[in-house]
Amino acid sequence: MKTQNDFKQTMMMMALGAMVMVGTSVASAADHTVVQKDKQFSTKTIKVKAGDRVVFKNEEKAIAHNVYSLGPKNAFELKIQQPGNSSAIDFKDKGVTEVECAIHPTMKIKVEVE
Ligand SMILES: [Cu+2]
Repeated sequence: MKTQNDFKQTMMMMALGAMVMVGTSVASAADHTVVQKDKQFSTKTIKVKAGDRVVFKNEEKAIAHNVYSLGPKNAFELKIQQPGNSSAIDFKDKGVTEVECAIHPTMKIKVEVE
């Protein structure tokens, strides 16, 4: 169980991370956030540009997820992601990448990379 303090610390770490990224990232790349809550992704589809970063954030209270792409484009697997954690993936390959949760197969999202 995450405490309020853990949450605040996480938010501060994320803010610091964002500041670092602003200083070092390529100007054209953008960040998008997809939230996992109530065993669903926050959107069914998301459109990004090649090279954009998508942050997958687990906002469940007590449910872990394992988000992965069906490939072969933009192949990735986040592995077990505990509540409160987020992971960033760079989508480099153009086309539609289907993403699911290995633990909850009804969780699906299409990432359209242009
Ligand atoms: Cu899941």
